[in-house]
Amino acid sequence: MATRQFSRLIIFTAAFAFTTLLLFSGPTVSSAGKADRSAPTAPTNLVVTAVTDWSVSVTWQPSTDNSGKFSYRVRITNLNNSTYNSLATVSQSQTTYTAKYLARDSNYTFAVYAVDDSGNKSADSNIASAHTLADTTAPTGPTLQASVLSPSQVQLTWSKSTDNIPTNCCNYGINLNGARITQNVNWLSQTSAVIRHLQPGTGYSFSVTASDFSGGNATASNVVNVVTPPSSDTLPPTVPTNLHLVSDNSCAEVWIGWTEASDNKDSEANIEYEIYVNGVLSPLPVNSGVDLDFVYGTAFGDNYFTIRAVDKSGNSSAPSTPLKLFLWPC
Ligand SMILES: [Ca+2]
Ligand SMILES: [Ca+2]
Ligand SMILES: [Ca+2]
Repeated sequence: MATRQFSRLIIFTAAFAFTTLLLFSGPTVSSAGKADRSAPTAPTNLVVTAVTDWSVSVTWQPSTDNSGKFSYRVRITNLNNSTYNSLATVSQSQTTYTAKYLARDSNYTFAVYAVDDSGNKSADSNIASAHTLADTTAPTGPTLQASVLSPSQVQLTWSKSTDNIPTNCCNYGINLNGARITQNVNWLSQTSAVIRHLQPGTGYSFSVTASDFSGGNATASNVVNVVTPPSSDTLPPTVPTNLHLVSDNSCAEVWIGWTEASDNKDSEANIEYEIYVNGVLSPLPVNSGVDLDFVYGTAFGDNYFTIRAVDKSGNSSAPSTPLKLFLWPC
């Protein structure tokens, strides 16, 4: 009896083992010819063929694959700033690629691998290195013209500069008697500005410097000499009153209003207003003959605004009574 049971156990175990072999091994063996598990060969001989300040071209020897169908990936690595890293897809028929919009004056490495239609990846090719060019050429110098607007104001207008790299041009700076100025400049456009608070009856020389956005390279315009007309007006306008909030646009941008000043010589339409934010002159352009303007708060929490009236001879009123506003810059 015991021997019979043992024989049945042997037969059962053998049958189970055979079924297991069919279920788990058999199908895998029979479909091996359909699934592609063979990776393409790695691309070889990757070389850099061209470099500009913003692009690098590479070429390589092609991969092969058992399926006959694959594409390439170009791995672009910026060694100075990983935010410029990227991965480009290139079709099988192509063995060249030009990476564009790269950072200037930066070290890059490139590697290429192939991926077949089943997702099998080859090993990387050799690594090729390149250094994108720096911009070492300055923009052309602007051609500057000046016109006197009043005893205290001169308008400058200049031609647009051109550069070897148009997307890297241009910042403009204004020089008064050879020194860069940033205060009391009303920028009308990129190529025009009004210089304010000059002295009546005084000679000045102006020039404008054009520079690459990336800095370092600059060319000055011609120098223009002007003499402001004399003025006998030494009395400032009255102090603007009733400084108040007109509207709060959030992000600390507010419109503030006031009661206009008057002057001994200039009409209301010719009186300009300067807004001071926490004691600092707002860099936004100054307007004349207005009773409201917009301005940005610069502090988290309480901001103090004052306003001065300025006549055409450059005489400034005392500051108005401060307006306190609770604001949150964005
Ligand atoms: Ca394959
Ligand atoms: Ca340049
Ligand atoms: Ca006056």
